[in-house]
Amino acid sequence: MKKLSIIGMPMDLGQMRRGVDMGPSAIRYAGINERLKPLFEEIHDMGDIPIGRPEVVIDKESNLRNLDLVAEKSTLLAEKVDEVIQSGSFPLVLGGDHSIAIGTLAGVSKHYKNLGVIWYDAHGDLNTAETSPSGNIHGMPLAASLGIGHPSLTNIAGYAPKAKPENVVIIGARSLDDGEKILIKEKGIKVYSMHEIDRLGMAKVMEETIAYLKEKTDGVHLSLDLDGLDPNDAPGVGTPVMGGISYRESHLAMEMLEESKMITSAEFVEVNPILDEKNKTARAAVELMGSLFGEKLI
Ligand code: B3U
Ligand code: MN
Ligand code: MN
Repeated sequence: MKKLSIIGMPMDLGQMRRGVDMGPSAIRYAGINERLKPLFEEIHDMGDIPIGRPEVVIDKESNLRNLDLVAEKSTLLAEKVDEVIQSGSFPLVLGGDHSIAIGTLAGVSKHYKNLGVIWYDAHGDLNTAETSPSGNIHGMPLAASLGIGHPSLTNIAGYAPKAKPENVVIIGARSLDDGEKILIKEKGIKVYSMHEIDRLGMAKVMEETIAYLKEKTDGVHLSLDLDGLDPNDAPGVGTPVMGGISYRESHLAMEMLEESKMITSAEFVEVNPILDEKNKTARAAVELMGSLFGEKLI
């Protein structure tokens, strides 16, 4: 793709730790434009979706934190992403907590009959109001995109589902709730947990992922939660989990996705500069984007 459009989504309404709303600023400060410039003919930074400073509201019926606000802001993001794809540009969304994926996928998915989704994350993000231990919507975006969960979240942009379970691959999982494990089995979602990554190696995991999605999808969205990486390499996240994917393995994964030419949209989420060490996590995000978009070592 020759044109890249960057969309900031400074939304922290899907969880309780402040600071992840500054993710897009931290990623820009880490030099996203300079880094990606040589890899595209044109880069258009479209600025941030306006989120404001809304007060926390817990939905009485479902107990979900900021349900209406997340739905409203997701709709704005979906429209922007849709517009970018229509203009022939590659949409790259900067989070924000992972609830933003609900809006990104709502904008992306209408352009594909069989959208593939790579969910690079320590978590499954497959909770619903019923299974969530926290009531935090950032633990629900993958379920919502599969059409599972509260209708206000599953029906963004007026349709559901955004993806089919057989077109989803989760990579890096190591903290799944009971309800999520049940859903994974029930729906047959492909998961490469840390066990498989250790056992097979990242190269094999990515070869298999690419082969699995290639034959049945017409576009693939990469949803990369920085907490998929090990907290030593990406400390600036709200819910770090030990024993994650290394920085090097992550570069390899991005390089292999680039070689596959299958990625048609992407988002990098959960960068929280308040919890970070000298913007290390935002810098890792930008460096991984470099590999994803074709930077070469030699
Ligand atoms: N599964 C837990 C924790 C969590 C999910 N996503 C993140 N944390 N980042 C939950 O609250 O749903
Ligand atoms: Mn996540
Ligand atoms: Mn996560």
